Amino acid sequence: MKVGLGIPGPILNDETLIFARQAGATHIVAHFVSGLLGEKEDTWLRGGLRRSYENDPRYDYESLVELRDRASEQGLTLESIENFAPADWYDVLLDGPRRDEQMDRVKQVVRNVGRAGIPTMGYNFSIAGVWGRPHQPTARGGALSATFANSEQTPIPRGMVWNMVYDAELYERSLRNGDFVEPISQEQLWDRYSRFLNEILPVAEESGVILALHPDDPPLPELRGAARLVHRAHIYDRVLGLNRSPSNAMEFCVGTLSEMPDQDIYEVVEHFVATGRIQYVHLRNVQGRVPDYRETFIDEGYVDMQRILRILHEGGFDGVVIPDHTPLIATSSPWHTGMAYALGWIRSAMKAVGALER
Ligand SMILES: [Mn+2]
Repeated sequence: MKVGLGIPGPILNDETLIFARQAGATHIVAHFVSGLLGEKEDTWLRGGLRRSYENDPRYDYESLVELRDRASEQGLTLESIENFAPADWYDVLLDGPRRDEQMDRVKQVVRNVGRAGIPTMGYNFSIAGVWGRPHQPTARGGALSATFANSEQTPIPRGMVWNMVYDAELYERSLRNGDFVEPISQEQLWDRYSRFLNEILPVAEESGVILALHPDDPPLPELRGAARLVHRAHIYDRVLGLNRSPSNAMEFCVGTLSEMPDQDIYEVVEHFVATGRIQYVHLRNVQGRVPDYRETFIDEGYVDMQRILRILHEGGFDGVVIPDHTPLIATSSPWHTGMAYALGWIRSAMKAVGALER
């Protein structure tokens, strides 16, 4: 297996690439639309919300090549891009009037990724996105960590999808008028998802790109009135069965899967590694399960992470493993310190199970 680091858009620069290599990563995942605590003011709206802009130039072929080469100069392989920009495909998720036009954009992004020699595009087909898990001092030593608050679920304002605002005017008006996104049923969601998948997979195959689906975090059957796709592990079987294309794969988030109730996480990993469709892994630990859980340091939660790595290794998985989120360690660089800790731990655990490649 290979060790990678997921780098949030705002700090996707040479300094962070050097940090990644020094901390033991050989691969990186570029999180173009992911924020970072303490990020510059201009990308945030009131209440800490993030904006998403259409036709983000970071997805252009030239920018992707430039990023791939910059990573390579530091001895790193650019493994995956996460995720599609909400502003580029909101009507694919919402089945709105711009759906077909936005499918063209999504296809172009996949083509750009493939042409730039990047093997994977990670995505999360989710309307509500990641929501309702504020940072609390709940990890070891009072480290700030995402904790599921199970707070009252407010409906989704218009102009927002995936917990990001794509149209600030519409968003403000929606809040003023109390006019929200209509509830979305499981049936509607699966219809939208299968149309998306069947249309995008031939393009992905042609472009040499594997599309890797992240499960829904937090894993609830619905959130803010919108149905959610992979909120139980077995639902990944349905996803893989929808289309047998070799480009239809999983972005296997062990943290999110461990938050799901009524299942044994070790059996889940054993089952899915056998499908051969785990494209890459997000490794994270957790204490508790929905509706009451908190994210922890990698060696602090209820899951034996070394056992997970052994099951993956013995099941023949030899792809990239990245730390998922980690609690923030109280230094002047909380994100870097948390990630350096997770990377060191993962390398050591991989070595112990005979799975560390380099
Ligand atoms: Mn994840």
